[in-house]
Amino acid sequence: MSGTLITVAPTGAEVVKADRPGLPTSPEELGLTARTCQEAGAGVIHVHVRDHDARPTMDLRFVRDAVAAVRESSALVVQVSTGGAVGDDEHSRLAVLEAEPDAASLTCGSVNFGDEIFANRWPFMVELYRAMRDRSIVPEFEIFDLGHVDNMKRLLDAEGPPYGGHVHADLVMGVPGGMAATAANLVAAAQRLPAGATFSATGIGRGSLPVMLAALATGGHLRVGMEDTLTFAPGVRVEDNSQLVRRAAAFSSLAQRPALSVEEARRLLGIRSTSVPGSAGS
Ligand code: KMH
Ligand code: ZN
Repeated sequence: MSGTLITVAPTGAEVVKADRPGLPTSPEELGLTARTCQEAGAGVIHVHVRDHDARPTMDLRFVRDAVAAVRESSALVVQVSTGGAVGDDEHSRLAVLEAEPDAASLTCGSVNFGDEIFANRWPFMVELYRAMRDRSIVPEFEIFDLGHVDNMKRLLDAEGPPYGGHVHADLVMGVPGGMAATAANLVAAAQRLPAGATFSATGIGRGSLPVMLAALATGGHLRVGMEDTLTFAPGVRVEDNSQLVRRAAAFSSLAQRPALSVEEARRLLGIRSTSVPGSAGS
């Protein structure tokens, strides 16, 4: 498949709503974001959930509402975050799978995260991986550092292929504490992936454009969104996630790898066809 998979990560757990009113936090805002981002070229949405006060939550009731809102407004592949916010407990991170998303993130190791630690113990990685396979949920392996690629391979060697049979990793580059958002790091990580695997990449903050261009140049896919990027250009704030998706789709077209449709995204990732009635996915 020669096109580009575009994932939108519209919310995250770190940005404060009061600072960024355009950050989608309610189910209604998330639904509207899903629709406009699908129209702009996204195939997948990476969902972090907020409560009524726009604070990050892993409470299953809010997670179910968020998944339902995205499904009602779009056909996007719904990928819930199991990373949540730094410090979320393993039990609630695992429990979000009960909201029956198509896919979920699985971070492949612990990493410094600003002044804190984003903890991902090996036994927890294994537990998450098995739980996803039991529920026919496709994992996306989150790679914050080069060693995480090797940890992902260790997981695949120990546990076998994921649900859907395809391995897709997401390089999250430029978190203070993780790998820097450079083309050299992107190439190093991509080269370590197992044969047949695909990857997306995102650069935090001003790493966004260099990482996007490097990913397109190396056959990679793209993740964009207000979880990662709040400044569109020097002095220009991102007001709306679809701005970022439109730019990613435009770069993808220039690179002659236009944005994949939702159906193509589902096929690429091996998403189960029963998730969305009438979906053409495999
Ligand atoms: N918010 C970060 C601590 C994920 O979504 O799986 C974790 C994160 C990764 O964003
Ligand atoms: Zn996330």
